[in-house]
Amino acid sequence: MADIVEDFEDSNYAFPINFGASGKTWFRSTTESQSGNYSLQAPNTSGINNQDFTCTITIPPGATSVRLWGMTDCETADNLMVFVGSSSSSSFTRSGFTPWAQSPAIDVTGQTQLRIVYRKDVSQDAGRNLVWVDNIVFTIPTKVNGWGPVPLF
Ligand SMILES: [Ca+2]
Ligand SMILES: [Ca+2]
Ligand SMILES: [Ca+2]
Repeated sequence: MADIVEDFEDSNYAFPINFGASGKTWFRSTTESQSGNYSLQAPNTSGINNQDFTCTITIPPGATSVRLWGMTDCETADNLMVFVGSSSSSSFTRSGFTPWAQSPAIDVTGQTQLRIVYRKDVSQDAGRNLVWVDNIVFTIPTKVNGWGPVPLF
C-alpha cells in the first residue's frame, strides 16, 4: 500500500485541488485542525442559503480508497458532504456541531474526482457556520509480489 497524504500544513498539495467558485472558495485555515495547525475550511457563507460550496479534488491515478477527517459547527440542516465522481449520494456526511471524526474508507476505484461540499439548505445559519476537512489520505494498492503500483489505465 502507498498512501498519498494532504495535511494542509503547507500550500503544496499532494494532488490537484480546485477550491471553488471565485469569491467563495474553500481555503487553508488555522481556525481548527485535526493535526498540525492547518485544515481546509469552507468559505464564509453567512446569510447565504440554498447553495453548495464545492471543493473538487483530482483523485490520484490508481487510488482505490480515500479517508478524510471532518468537523462541523453549523446548523443541523446544513451539511459537510463528500461525493465520489458524479454520485449524488454522499459517502460521508456531518452536520450540526460535531468534533473531528474520520470517514470510513471511501471507494474511489476508477474515479477521477472527489467533491467536498458545504451544502446550505433553504434558510438559517447556526454556530460558526463553518465546516473543516483535514488529513485526506488516498490509498494506492501495490501488488504483493513487489511489482509496484497496479496500473488503472
Ligand atoms: Ca492539518
Ligand atoms: Ca501539503
Ligand atoms: Ca441552514
